[in-house]
Amino acid sequence: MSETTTHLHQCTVCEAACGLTFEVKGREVVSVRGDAEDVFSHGFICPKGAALKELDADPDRLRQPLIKRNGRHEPASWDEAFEAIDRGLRPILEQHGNDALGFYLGNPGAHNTSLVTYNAALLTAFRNKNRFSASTVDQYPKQVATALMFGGGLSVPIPDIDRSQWMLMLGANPMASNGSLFTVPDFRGRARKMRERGGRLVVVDPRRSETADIADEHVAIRPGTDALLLAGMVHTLCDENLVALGRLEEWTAGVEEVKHAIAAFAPEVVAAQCGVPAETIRRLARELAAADGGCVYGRIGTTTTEFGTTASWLVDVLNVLAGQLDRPGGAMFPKAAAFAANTRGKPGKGGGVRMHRFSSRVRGAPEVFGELPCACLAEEIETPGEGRIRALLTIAGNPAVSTPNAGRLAKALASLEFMVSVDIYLNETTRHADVILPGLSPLEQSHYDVIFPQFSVRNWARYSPPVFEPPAGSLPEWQILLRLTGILTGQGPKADVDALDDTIIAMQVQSAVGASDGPIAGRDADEILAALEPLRGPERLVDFQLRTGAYGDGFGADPEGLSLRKLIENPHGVDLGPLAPRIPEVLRTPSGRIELAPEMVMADLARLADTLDRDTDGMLLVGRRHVRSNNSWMHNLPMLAKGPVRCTLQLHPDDAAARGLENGALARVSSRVGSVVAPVEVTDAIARGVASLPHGWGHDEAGTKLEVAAKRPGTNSNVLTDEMALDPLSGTAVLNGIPIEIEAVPGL
Ligand SMILES: Nc1nc2c(c(=O)[nH]1)N[C@H]1C(S)=C(S)[C@@H](COP(=O)(O)OP(=O)(O)OC[C@H]3O[C@@H](n4cnc5c(=O)[nH]c(N)nc54)[C@H](O)[C@@H]3O)O[C@H]1N2
Ligand SMILES: Nc1nc2c(c(=O)[nH]1)N[C@H]1C(S)=C(S)[C@@H](COP(=O)(O)OP(=O)(O)OC[C@H]3O[C@@H](n4cnc5c(=O)[nH]c(N)nc54)[C@H](O)[C@@H]3O)O[C@H]1N2
Ligand code: SF4
Ligand SMILES: [Mo]
Repeated sequence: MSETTTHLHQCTVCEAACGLTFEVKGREVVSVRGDAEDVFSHGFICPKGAALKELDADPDRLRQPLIKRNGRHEPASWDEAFEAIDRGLRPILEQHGNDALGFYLGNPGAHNTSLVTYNAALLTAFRNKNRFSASTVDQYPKQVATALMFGGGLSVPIPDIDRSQWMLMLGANPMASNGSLFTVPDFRGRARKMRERGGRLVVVDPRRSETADIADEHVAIRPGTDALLLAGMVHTLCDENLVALGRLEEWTAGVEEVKHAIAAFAPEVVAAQCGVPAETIRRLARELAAADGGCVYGRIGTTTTEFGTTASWLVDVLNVLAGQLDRPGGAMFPKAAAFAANTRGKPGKGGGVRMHRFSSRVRGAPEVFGELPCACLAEEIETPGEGRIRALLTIAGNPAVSTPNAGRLAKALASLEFMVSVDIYLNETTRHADVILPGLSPLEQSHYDVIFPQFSVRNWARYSPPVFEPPAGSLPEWQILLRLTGILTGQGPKADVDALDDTIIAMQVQSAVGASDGPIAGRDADEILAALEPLRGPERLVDFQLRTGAYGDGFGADPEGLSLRKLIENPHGVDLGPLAPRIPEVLRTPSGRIELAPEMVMADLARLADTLDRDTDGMLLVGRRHVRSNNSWMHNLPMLAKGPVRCTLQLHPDDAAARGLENGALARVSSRVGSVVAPVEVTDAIARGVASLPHGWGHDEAGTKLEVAAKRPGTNSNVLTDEMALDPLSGTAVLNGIPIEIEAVPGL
């Protein structure tokens, strides 16, 4: 009998980044708890963290490469798999060029150290235009806004909830999602403390969400109109002389332009569209201005709309004008220990970010951060001509379920000449792949969180060694990606992974020693590379980034500073303190100021004004999340799948009655692009005229291997979302506020 041992490991499912404690016996997880001594999450855990035990043990989780032969996926060796990819892709690339291969990168890529670091390496080594990711069904509007305002796409102000006295939250439900662009383990506990010290939480949402339920006030808004409501609040600040930038006055450009541009959006003008009384809009603006530490925060319900970028911009315009940006209790910039562009280079000034440098071939949709909107993927595969996507590589993504007009995309995926997926399941997307390359269990790999410390309510750093040794014959994902890099750059299926890895770190070191600023500027590259020995792979990149980061040891400059070794010595993490003011140092705009009135957004306000006289009749569809579900890929775990059916169509009692629908009845929901049938959940928690169906379901497709999920497949809500509806500034799809018709299904 083997002994029970205890291991600490970060949960990598969602953005809360909780530190967990695993008890294991042999190769089995016996229990999972929150790590009470963790410096950041203090013991918090949710059901998905506990379900990592089942993810690790899931018999459907892929452990061997699969090759599709005669329409069936069959196990293969790694060498066979890479040879098949080389044979499948090389002729396409040689004949049609690099754009014939499309990439789709999915959300778990941001939560996986191997993927986050080596995806970047692959994208650097192989140049093409047809790059897509889950970011254009998610947060790009916020990143575009912050890139324009602060000069960095990851310089996103975060609610300083632990010191806040007032918070306005739009289109976010952290009680279910555990926070997004807001890494906040135990949101409920922190919100409770805020209220105990007299703080106020106001939630704007067409549904009385779980977060609205614990808030002081719920404002039910008409879907898709947050930009108008926020503009009405900015108007109030200007109109009632509540603008007070305080310390930021000196660092802000464009205040007068904003005042001028917002004149068309008085609360009394926008109220009807929003379905929110003008007096409420005015009062919220006054409360924000009066708060001793308050902030506005918007998330998926504001970003995945027609005016996603404008709404995201207005959130921070409010924070700035009310004097709530960059102060304790307001909206603040985290300072991450590694990989944070806003801690590198010359502080306070930068090159800004260029966008819309090229367009998609078929629709002419704009490039953003080197990517095209994933809503364009199907047409780029279907439409003949030069630059057509003939082959696709998906990495930790499930676009067949997660992106708009899923019906059309499924057909397009089936028509590809060749497809490769790096994924841990045979699911709705990967069933189309000719070759599937499986990653490891999260417990079989180390973790350093590259992304989410950049969005955290406190500064922290943590390294988790693997809980289990990877099984014999497996390949870590960073090596999978380097083998793929080898194939794509013409080095064949057996590229020298070590040599490629050495090149990647050497390039990073060269660039840091050659820079004019920074902790190792002017040092000898070989000396730095020697100091990183004997590390390889992600560990070496993490150590290098930590040591040259904001708290790093600078390779000897500050012996007390951070390094990978220091994190290994502190397994519960290192606390780097509460968020501290960072303006002007955090800015990377060319002007060295906050650009409050970016041209691109200002030019789009006329489009927003055009919506003021829109018809407000008709049903609109929105999404929602549940704490026991995570996008499309955790429905195969029995612990999460059990309990009531969660893929229901929520309807207000009046809307249900008008269509003769009762609780549990089946309704047909139709939009411009598709139609689905779903069971109705009648609830007065949703506003009249709004219906809600969660995304990530529809697990009844042939050729998948998801035994538990297939028993209660649910409905794919993205069959209804319209691939032609985009926020034109960020290329992000409109996933909330979809016009729909609902009718009872006759005979049922
Ligand atoms: N209607 C509607 N649609 C939405 C949303 C919405 O609110 N409404 N939300 C959008 C948002 S915010 C997002 S982020 C996207 C998500 O969109 P995607 O990222 O495309 O989809 P996921 O469901 O996250 O699927 C992740 C895939 O990664 C695989 N995977 C999981 N872990 C690993 C791993 O460690 N390694 C590898 N290689 N693969 C792994 C899973 O098996 C799955 O195939 O969906 C978007 N779609
Ligand atoms: N349990 C769980 N946690 C997750 C995920 C998950 O799938 N499940 N996904 C993760 C990912 S990838 C992300 S991006 C985050 C997202 O995290 P959040 O942004 O918190 O997302 P949701 O929980 O979907 O909350 C969005 C809310 O917006 C509301 N809404 C819809 N349309 C509108 C609108 O037009 N205006 C306003 N004001 N509100 C609207 C919806 O009713 C819903 O309550 O969650 C992450 N965490
Ligand atoms: S809140 Fe997120 S990070 Fe924390 S245990 Fe749950 S899924 Fe994991
Ligand atoms: Mo997301």
